[in-house]
Amino acid sequence: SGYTIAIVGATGAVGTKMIEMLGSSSLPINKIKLLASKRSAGKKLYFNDVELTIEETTADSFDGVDIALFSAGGDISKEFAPEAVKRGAIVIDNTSAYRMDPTVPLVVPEVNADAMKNHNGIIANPNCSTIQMMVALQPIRKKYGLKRIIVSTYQAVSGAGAAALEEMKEQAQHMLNDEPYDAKILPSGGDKKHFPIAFNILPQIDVFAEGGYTYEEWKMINETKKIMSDDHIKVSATCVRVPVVSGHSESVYIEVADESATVAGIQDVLRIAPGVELQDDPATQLYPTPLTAVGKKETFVGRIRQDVDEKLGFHMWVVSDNLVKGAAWNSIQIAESLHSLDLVKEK
Ligand code: A2P
Ligand code: 11C
Repeated sequence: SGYTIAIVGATGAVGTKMIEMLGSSSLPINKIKLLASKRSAGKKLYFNDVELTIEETTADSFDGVDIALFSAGGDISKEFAPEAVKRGAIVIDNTSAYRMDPTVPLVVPEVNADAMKNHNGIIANPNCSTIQMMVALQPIRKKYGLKRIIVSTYQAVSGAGAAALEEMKEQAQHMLNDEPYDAKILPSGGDKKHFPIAFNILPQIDVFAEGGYTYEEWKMINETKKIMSDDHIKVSATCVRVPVVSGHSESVYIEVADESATVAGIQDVLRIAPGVELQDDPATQLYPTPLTAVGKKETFVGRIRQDVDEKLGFHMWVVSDNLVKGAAWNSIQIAESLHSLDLVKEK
């Protein structure tokens, strides 16, 4: 007995992390189906020590599937998630395809697990940079109220997928050898111009949209309001790509409502908050970095300090592994919550 779980995008940066993390999940698992494009069909990957063959994703791939984890891009989710739901699967979608659909819960289990109870077959996993910010801010919001967020991100290249990571490594190698190099993917595969990321930073993630903000920035703004179910929180974001392999970092400025808020009070809240690890001690240079967060499920918070001018304004530094809590682990946590809330049935 146990669930039949499909991973769509099994060969990708997030998909491979999902396979690895399902291996140590508490979910009862009967069978894993690895799905990708036609290009990968027939290739092999391991789940724990068992060799599995990758299959091409088709509508019929979802026959007999209980839970389908999608991470193959928004277009694939739009095409196949409804097919999976039609065949009785619950879809946990790691793309932006359904996140702002009012009938689809957008879930960070530490923050709004209850939203899952109203699902119609699809549950959306938020954007990685949104997730870690929610894990850090929700406990502060519960205690002190939250009026405003201004965030600047320092996002790792693995967020843009396996091919972008390969591109950065090649550019770095060529630069070290004083050889010519080019750029084909970043800042966004969907945009016209491309710039090198190795030894550089790019103030563009995804393509530009309304008001001079990029889609990544709009995702952080809109998803925050939906997850916190509060349209009144003021949110603004600047999203930046840095030449880091994995681990998104964020400089987060917040304004809280409660006059009693202090740095020590915020530290006390975060010390016991679910999914958070406080690493905040300037005296011993304790603060998180992407390298120390890689491979971990927690969201790390440090550098908490009061704004110089604004009594109820606080700054902090928030780091998490974008492929783990930002993607694979949050999706698996959603699946584990569906199981523990009795919201999913074995066929
Ligand atoms: P494939 O390796 O066969 O192209 P990443 O997020 O690292 O860029 O990975 C994207 C994932 O999406 C890969 O697993 C990729 O599989 C998968 N993918 C791309 N196109 C399709 C498609 N048409 N059908 C199913 N999966 C796809
Ligand atoms: C990045 N946050 O780091 C993006 C990746 O909406 O799921 C995830 C995009 C998304 O490039």
